[in-house]
Amino acid sequence: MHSLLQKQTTALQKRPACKIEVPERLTVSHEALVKNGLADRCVSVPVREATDADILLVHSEEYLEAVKKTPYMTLEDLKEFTQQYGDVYFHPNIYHCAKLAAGAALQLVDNVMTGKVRNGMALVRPPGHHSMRSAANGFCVFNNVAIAARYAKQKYGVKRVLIVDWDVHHGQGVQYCFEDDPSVLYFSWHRYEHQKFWPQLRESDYDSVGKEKGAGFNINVPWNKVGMTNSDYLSVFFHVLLPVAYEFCPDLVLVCAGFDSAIGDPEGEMCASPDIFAHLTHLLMNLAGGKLCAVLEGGYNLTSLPQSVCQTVQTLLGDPAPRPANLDGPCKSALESLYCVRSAHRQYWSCLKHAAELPTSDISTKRIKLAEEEEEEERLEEAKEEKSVEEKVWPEPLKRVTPPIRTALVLPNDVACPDGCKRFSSSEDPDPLIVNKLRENFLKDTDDSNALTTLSSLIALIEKMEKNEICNGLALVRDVSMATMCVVQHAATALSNRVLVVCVGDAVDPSRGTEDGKTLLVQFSNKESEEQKCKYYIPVCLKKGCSDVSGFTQAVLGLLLPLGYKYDPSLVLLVRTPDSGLCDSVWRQLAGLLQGLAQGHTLVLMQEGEKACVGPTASSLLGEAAPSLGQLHAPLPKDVEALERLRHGLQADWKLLQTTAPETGGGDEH
Ligand code: X5A
Ligand code: ZN
Repeated sequence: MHSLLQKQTTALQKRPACKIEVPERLTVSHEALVKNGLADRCVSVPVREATDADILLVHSEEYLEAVKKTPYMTLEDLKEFTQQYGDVYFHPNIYHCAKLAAGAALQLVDNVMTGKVRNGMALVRPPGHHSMRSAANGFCVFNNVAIAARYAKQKYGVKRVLIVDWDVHHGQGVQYCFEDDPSVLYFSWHRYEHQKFWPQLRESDYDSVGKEKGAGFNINVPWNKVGMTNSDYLSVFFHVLLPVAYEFCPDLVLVCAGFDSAIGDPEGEMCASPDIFAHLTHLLMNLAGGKLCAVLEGGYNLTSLPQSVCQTVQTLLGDPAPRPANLDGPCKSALESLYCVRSAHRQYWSCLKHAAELPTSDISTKRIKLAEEEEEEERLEEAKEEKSVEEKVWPEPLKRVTPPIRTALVLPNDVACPDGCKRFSSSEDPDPLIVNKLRENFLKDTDDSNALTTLSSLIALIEKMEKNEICNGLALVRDVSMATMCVVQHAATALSNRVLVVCVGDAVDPSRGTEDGKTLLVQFSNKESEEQKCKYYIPVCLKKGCSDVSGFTQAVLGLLLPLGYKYDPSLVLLVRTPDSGLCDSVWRQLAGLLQGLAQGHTLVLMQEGEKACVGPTASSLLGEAAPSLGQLHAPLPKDVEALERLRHGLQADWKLLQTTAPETGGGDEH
């Protein structure tokens, strides 16, 4: 009996069995988590089998009953059963595994929704996002994430679910499930190549935006070329997904976490590095109060898959992301997709209202024709490249070392230090040279020894950040402008690296020290400022200053983040003036998002009187998710106009700001 089963298994694995969707995918991923010390830092949640009722949330009774029979089928019958679906392989134990995969996703949702864990990842197979109400497809049997979304709505009354599908294939099963449902926003990017790539569906294109009440709640970003890079992925996050996601304001984020979109994958043939998943994850972690469940989908390169899984999990654990490298800007083909998606959705989302309109109603058909003409040429080219895809090599992501101290605070003695932070004052006597310089430059007319102590502490603090002994910090100072200038000047002369200065309110006189590119100053205020004087001083003027949440959020996502990612500083200085008008939750979002830069090295400066903000700001610096902003309304038209003008003027210098493909040049070919 036993040996018969063995024989059957062997026979099955030899014949229709899938060459790439293999058990090793899970074992190597788990081993990598153990090896990197990440498994120990996670809470393991036991899996359960999804019940019939769970599965029926998405699938039909007939389909479930049919799958139920597969463990008892003869090989012959199994083969026949398999052949009615596309690209899927039934093994006698797959029904059991598929119930565990869906059940694992539900266990994760339970633990996140009840607050037992903050977020999590389910490492499961078979994957789910291709399976449909009554059909298996693309290695998928039950639609794990779709079931999880319905389950969360039903059991926890979750009003809005965001599903981010970063797998390289289109999760058409998820799309079909929620097409007419405005409570579930489905976002997917996928290799498409003008419909030539599997599953070759017309409805995977950018113009499938959802149906009826669900119009606008299905977002497809087709990749029409292989070889997409980190820049292409981030551009789509900055200019499509994040603005829409913030406007939507989900209560829960589910990720169809397929890693076949990473470099080395034989299916995707893309070029994004595994550490990009640290950033994709980080950028989603301040939505839905941090409630995020990632569920494994594809990912078939047994080297790149575990690396990507580790990047994702380590970020979920709260470790700062590595510096984003080589962001040269999106390629021409990605820009075309970006432009099409944004214009297809401009009528549904106020954050996209100003997006450029499509010139004709149907670019995609035109493109297919065009593509046919080029087909022969491309085929030849692809044949040449085929080998190099298999042999692609990339550096292993560096081990992410987290400083022993996460958050250090420089506070007046009468202000209490919040839990989990460390009160900081420079232990050593300050360098007399520095003291002299400070006296000379900043403290000329005061004999304020307190101010001197504070300023030397700030300098000691950023030096410890540079050495990666401290991750981030917060200081309450007598005079934010002076403290900012002091830190900027010190950083520009003593440190070798770039500093991004983000000022909320007018804190800084830009005439000092932004010429050489060692600091990039982005200043938000309501003051109409003189023309921008240099590449590294960017005044962002909003009508109501920072008090309009929508306008400010749009500026942060569509302008500040692309600038910051392109600039790639080694330190972020985040400054707020007392009269900035920025509300607490937006401030915390800002502090949270900016920690994706500079390996999380952020120094926040606020005015002495703002004691009440120490706690909330510190919690952001500690990596706690910011509270949601609520569903956003349309920003003021004047602000939108101003931001667009700014983006236009800057996009030649800062390529991550681009959202349309220029007629000629711009958007390099990969
Ligand atoms: C989950 C997933 C891919 C199916 C490819 C079929 N499926 N050619 O990545
Ligand atoms: Zn896939």
